[in-house]
Amino acid sequence: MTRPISPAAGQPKGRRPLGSLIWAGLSLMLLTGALATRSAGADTHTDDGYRLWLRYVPVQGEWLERYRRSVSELIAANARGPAARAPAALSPTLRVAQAELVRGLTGLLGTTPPLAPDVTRDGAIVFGTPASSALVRRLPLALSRVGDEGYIIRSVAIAGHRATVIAGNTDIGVLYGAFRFLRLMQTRAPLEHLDIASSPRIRRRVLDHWDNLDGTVERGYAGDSLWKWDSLPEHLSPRYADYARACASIGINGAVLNNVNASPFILTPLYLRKVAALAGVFRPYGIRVYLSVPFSAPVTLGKLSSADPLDPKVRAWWAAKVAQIYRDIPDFGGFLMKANSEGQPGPEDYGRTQAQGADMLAQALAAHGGILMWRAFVYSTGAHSEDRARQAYDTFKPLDGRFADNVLVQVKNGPIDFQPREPFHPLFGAMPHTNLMLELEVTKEYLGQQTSFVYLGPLFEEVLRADTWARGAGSTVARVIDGSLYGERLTAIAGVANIGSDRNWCGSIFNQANWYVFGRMAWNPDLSARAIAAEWVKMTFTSDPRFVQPVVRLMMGSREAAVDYMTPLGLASQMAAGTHFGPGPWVAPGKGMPPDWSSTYYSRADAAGIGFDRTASGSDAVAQYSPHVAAEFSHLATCPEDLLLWFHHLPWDYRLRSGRTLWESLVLHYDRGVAWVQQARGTWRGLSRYVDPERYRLTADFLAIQQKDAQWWRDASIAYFQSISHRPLPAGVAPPPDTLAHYEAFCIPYVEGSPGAGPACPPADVSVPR
Ligand code: GCV
Repeated sequence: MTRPISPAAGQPKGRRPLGSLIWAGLSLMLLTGALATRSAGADTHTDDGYRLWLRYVPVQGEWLERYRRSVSELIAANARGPAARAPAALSPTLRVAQAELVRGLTGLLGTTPPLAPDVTRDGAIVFGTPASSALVRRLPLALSRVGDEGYIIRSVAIAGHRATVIAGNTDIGVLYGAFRFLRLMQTRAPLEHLDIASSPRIRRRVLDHWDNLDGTVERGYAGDSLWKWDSLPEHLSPRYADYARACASIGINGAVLNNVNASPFILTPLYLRKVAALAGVFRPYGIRVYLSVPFSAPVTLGKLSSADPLDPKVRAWWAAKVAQIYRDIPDFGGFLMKANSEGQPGPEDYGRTQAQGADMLAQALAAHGGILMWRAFVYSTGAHSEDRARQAYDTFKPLDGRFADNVLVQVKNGPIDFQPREPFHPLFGAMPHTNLMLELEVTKEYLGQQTSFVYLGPLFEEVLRADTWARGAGSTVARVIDGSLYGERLTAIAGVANIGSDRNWCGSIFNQANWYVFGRMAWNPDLSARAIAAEWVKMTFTSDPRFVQPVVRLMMGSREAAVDYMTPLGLASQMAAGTHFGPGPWVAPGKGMPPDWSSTYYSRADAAGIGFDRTASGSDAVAQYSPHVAAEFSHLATCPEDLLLWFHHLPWDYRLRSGRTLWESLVLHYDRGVAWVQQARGTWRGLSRYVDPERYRLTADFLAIQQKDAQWWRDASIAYFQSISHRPLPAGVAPPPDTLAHYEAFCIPYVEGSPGAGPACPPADVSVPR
């Protein structure tokens, strides 16, 4: 965002086909004229997506007139004080706020508003805190209601002039307010009678980067890591500030820099200097850094004989390490820990509980105001083979109340692992005496990865609105994690980032919407996915309703379409092993494949039927929910059909509410998913005149890939399940064009973001099924 770079710059080699380079070149040549006027109100200048939703393209027509009347000059903080004349005296955060307002208003209005020392005319924008601005101090804003990160934006009269004040108790509140003010204009909201008070419902709003120190990103589909460890701390890429700015624009205030499968090197002085440098760049944007740490660090790094959390030497080692970190990074956020999970070490290796392990780190961090995010995603393959979905609850529920005040137990949205659809995690309704935080996956590991058009807003909304019934109706997951249900003071939410070194940050334009919706829902978990989608579309493309409405409709339908062609009716974990890309419903335990990493373990498809019985007659995982929810899921009459096979094993001929059999419905879901993608392509094609050529083409090409992927999923899944159900296809449904053996033999050996050195499968000389 700081430099105009040619569209191809920063794009890893080999990721952009020649065709798209030609497109980009062509569009640059045409930039000056014809294309930009293809549609009134639409900005169709070439765009590589780097600017995300912070594009600030010129407002036109009536809105421009209105906005120019409301915005005439900027009054920096400290009116009448020296800072109004000397911007260098502003705090770094207020300088960022001022720069953002200047940049945004210049872009939107086509002229740079003058910086004035005091209000001199109608349309003044006054911004600051009571401490930094005498004007803000004198206004009766009742700022105490917005806390230490919130803001107030209000239309006021100052010295007989119409003005707008953007105020916070803290500088970061002002920065958030500045972004909100610009968003009002980007989304064409009136500015005349503003009275907005907003503060975040959740205190720690964190992106978890699964970035490795070798530059790769686990489950990352947007290039390499953004963090260039080799050139840090000396070289600070401009992208670091651009990243922080984008995060701040949606209220994200924390970043875990490294993979939860953590390397001990991150705790060495060599890397801590690099971490401190990043923390320095992020600080003005209100973003603290956190680190993932390996439980075994006292052994691997400290050369102790044990990492036992009750061993005083181990505790002293951690205390010293934490003190070392805080010497260089005084506002360091804390640690994220993955322990006793997928082969990672943890307290259970020493016969200690998860709470004992957490306590050791919590104490070390508490001395400096740090927090600990301790993951509940704890399992070892094979250990809980009757039902892995039970394991986190069985491990953590007995520990409720045993975690220190500065610990949050970080719980994934569902009990298995970020599937296209899961019920909410039962722990949300089960730990009233523990700070619980929600972990969402913004990167689309199980949802088609880089190329699929899947907006995650509806998935996030579904879990946030899910009712645990822990304290009667209305005990939603949102109220558990924002602290309003049990009164916790430390609250948090994490999203596994989908950001990498790709020029457009997220691998595709529409993946940017998932970063955006995570931040917006972290700020206010009651916001609707639809409203956020509309906001994002207007900021990212155009506010022309002829574009906004169909695109929002597409976004809102996209997740359900992916569920339809991948894992309908409550199925889960049917992806190819390892890469989690493409179908693999036939993946069975054995030959190094543990049961709970296989697909057949989850589908339980047999001649009699399909689905995982988690009722009292099966694993009874349903009993982990409160009685009201357990009863709803247990009974076929009340179990939501989109979770049917998650909780029940049912005969192929079981009749659904539609009157169709389970088998027929399954097949029709796969077909419906494919049809949706085909229609989406048509819709997008019809919208080309509203979009610049580069972003249009990228999205169109990716939709074409998605159509093939959806067809592949549908054909392979039907071929596999039909080999078990032995039922005919419903009338009019096309049979899969290839044999099951063919689908089973086909595999994509290398998928970006998949851990592991070798190919995911042996070579097979079979034709592409898609
Ligand atoms: C970082 C899933 C992913 C792993 C990930 C793990 C986790 O299993 O496939 O790549 O590891 O979740 O959340 O720890």
